[in-house]
Amino acid sequence: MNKLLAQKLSHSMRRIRTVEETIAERYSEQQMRCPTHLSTGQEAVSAAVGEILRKTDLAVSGHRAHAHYLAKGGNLNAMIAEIYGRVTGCARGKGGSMHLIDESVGFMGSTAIVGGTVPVGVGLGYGLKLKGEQNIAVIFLGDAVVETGVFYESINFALLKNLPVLFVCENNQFSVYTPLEQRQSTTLDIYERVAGLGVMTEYGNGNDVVEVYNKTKNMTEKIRSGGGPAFLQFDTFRWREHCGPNYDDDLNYRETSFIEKWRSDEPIARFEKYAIDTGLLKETEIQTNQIEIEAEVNAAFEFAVNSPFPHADEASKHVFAEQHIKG
Ligand SMILES: Cc1ncc(C[n+]2csc(CCOP(=O)(O)OP(=O)(O)O)c2C)c(N)n1
Repeated sequence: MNKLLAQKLSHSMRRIRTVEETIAERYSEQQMRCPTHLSTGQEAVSAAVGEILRKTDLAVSGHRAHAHYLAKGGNLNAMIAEIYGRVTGCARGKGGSMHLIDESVGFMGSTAIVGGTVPVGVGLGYGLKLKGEQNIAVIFLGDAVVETGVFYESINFALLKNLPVLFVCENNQFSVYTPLEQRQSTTLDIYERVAGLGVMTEYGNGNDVVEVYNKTKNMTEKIRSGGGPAFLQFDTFRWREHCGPNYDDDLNYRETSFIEKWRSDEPIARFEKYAIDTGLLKETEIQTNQIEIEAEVNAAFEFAVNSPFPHADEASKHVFAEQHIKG
C-alpha cells in the first residue's frame, strides 16, 4: 500500500457513499421515479476492484449497480441523470437505476433479472479471448445469483473455454429479507462450492478494502496470464433496505447483534483508521477530499435536475427491438 493508492481507495469509497446517501436523502422529492438499490456499506468491493480494472476491461452488473458503474469509470452526471429519467442519462433516461451502461468505459450493462448478466459477462470474456487481448470481463453478482441455473451453465462454459472472466460475488448475506442459510446449503461456503467446479477461488472480508484489493489483484494477474476464470467471494453488509432509500431494521429480519457487528466494522472508517495510523493519510486530507466529493455530487444532481426528459419520439429508439427489426 502506498499513499497514492490509499488516497484513491478512500476517495472512491467516499464518492460512492456520498452518491448513495445523497440519493437516499433526495429520493422523497419524488423526482427519481425508478426503484433504487443502494450500496451504502458495501463500497469496499467496488472501490478495490475498480482500482485494479483497466479501462479496456469489461464489466457487467445487476440491480445494485451504482457503485460498480462508478468504480469502472462511468460518468457520474450521466448516472444521476439516468436515475432522474433525463435524456442526458447514460441510457438516455429510459433505463433508470437498474439499467446503467457506458460502453466507452467498458461498463457493458446491468439488468434487474437476478443472474441475467452472468452469461452476458461470460460472452464478453469469450469475445476478449477470441480477439487475443489481455483484457478481462468482470461479472459483479450478489449471493442470490448462485441460486440460479444460468450461473452454473456460465461457469461451465467459462471453464470449458478457459475464459478471462472474473466473478465478483458481494455476499451481503441476504436476498431481500431472506438469509443465506434459508436459501442455500451451508455445508460449504459459496466459494468452496464453486471451487468444486474447478474454478480458481478466493474468499475475503468485503469490508476490508486492502484485503479485497490484494486478493483481486492476485486473481486478475492469474486470469490475464491465461489461468482461466476465477470466482471471488467477499462478505459484506447492506445498510439500507433492499430497495429504496430507507432503513428497515425495524422489520427485524436481521438480528440486532448482526447489524451492530457489521456496522461497527464499516469499510471507510476501518480503512481510514489504518491509513491514518500508518501515516498514509492525514485527517485534513480526508476532510478536503470529502468537501470536493460533495461539490462534485451536488453538481451532478444539479445537472440531472436541469436536464430535459427524453422526447416522446425517442420511445422506440435505441431499444433492442428496433435495432433488431432494422438489423
Ligand atoms: C430472476 C429473478 N428472480 C427474482 C427477482 C427478485 N429479486 C430482485 S433482487 C433479489 C435479491 C437479490 O439478492 P442478491 O443477488 O444477493 O443481491 P443483493 O440484492 O443482496 O445485492 C430478488 C430475489 C429478480 N429480480 N429476478
